[in-house]
Amino acid sequence: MTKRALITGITGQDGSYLAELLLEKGYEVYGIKRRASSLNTQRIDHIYQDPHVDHQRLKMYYGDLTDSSNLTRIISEIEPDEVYNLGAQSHVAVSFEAPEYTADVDAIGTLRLLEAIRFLGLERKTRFYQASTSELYGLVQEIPQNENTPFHPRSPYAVAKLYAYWMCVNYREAYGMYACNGILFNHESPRRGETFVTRKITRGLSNIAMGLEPCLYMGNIDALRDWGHARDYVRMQWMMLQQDEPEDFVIATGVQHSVRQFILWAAEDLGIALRFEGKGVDEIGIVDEVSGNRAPAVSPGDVILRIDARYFRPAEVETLLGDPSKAKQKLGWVPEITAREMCAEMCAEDHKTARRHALNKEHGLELPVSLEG
Ligand code: NDP
Ligand code: GDR
Repeated sequence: MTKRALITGITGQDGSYLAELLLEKGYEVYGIKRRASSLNTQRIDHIYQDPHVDHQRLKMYYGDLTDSSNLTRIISEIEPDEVYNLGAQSHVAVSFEAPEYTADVDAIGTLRLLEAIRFLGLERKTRFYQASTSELYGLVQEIPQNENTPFHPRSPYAVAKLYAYWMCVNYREAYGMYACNGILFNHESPRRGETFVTRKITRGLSNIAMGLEPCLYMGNIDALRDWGHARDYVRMQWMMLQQDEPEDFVIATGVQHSVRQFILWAAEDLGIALRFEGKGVDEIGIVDEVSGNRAPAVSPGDVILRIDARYFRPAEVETLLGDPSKAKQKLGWVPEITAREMCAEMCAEDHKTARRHALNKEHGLELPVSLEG
């Protein structure tokens, strides 16, 4: 029997990699996309299947995690074997500006899905994956963090995800549902949203290298994160739903770097030797040397990075470092791509795009480029 999987958040970074993986494994994949005034399916356009041909294995529904009747109808039509709840207002800084919406989507949205499964009598058939997060640890109580580390969320996003985490546990305990939390640490890729820190850096520095923008404005560059690659992490999301018993797992690399280090790597990948000077909001990044031909628009002495107080958060998560031992021992999962390799891949992709924009500009076909993040 062909397995059916429903993915909320299929148009996002993880949703796109997971959809690819499940199609490769022979699944029928159903995705929920939001109605938007312009197209928002760029990350999955390469796997799009025409609904007019036979044997279509990727099918899309319009929907929203704030809409119970919509979710219930979709689940009743599909009767999925697996539901991956990846949909979320996923930006921590934005959650301080839109806390109520974030709670509606990230917390109550998860409840709506679980309740739809139960209401339809599918709680013994449908397996449920919840996209939980290392942000639950927030103000960390121990280093590194594992499945037993206490939580202390530090943002409306993390508090909403805490509710969703416990709802998932509750439906498992109360109704015997196969429901799992993947407590995933930061994971990135060339498909990462443009306003998360890694992508903001690789895209911003690439644009600067090609003369499309003069300067990158950053927040707390001393934050420490455990960064992995999204491709490695979606493999684990699928593995978690293939066990005999449902369990929660930490997914991380076990290695930590600072935002500052990531900036230096990206600069290096673009042939820029960067030096930091000053302190706090007066800190700047100055070009020392340029090598190769990837950064024709910068010269030694240029200030290409400044700290901007607007990118600091009301409450910060200063440090995160995961302990993925359980995933390694029980599921044999090991991440294959290091943060350094991932940075190089992201720079290569963003540099290609920046070069294309620069060429367009040269030929009078200028496209808008924004570094807002
Ligand atoms: P993205 O922000 O790239 O994708 C989020 C997805 O959710 C998009 O498809 C978005 O749609 C969709 N979405 C947003 N609001 C709604 C809504 N109201 N109803 C339905 N769908 C909605 O996130 P990632 O792919 O990076 O992350 C996937 C999940 O994993 C998220 O839940 C995130 O919180 C969580 N997570 C992510 C980590 C990471 O480091 N990437 C780490 C730990 C957890 P649209 O394209 O229209 O905006
Ligand atoms: P995070 O990711 O908040 O960890 O949440 P993000 O990349 O946004 O920030 C990481 C760290 O970098 C610092 N930072 C900046 N961040 C952004 N976005 N922009 C800046 O200019 C900037 N300067 C410094 C931040 O303060 C922070 O410390 C991500 C999301 O994917 C969540 O959905 C997910 O749950 C967690 O990772 C695990």
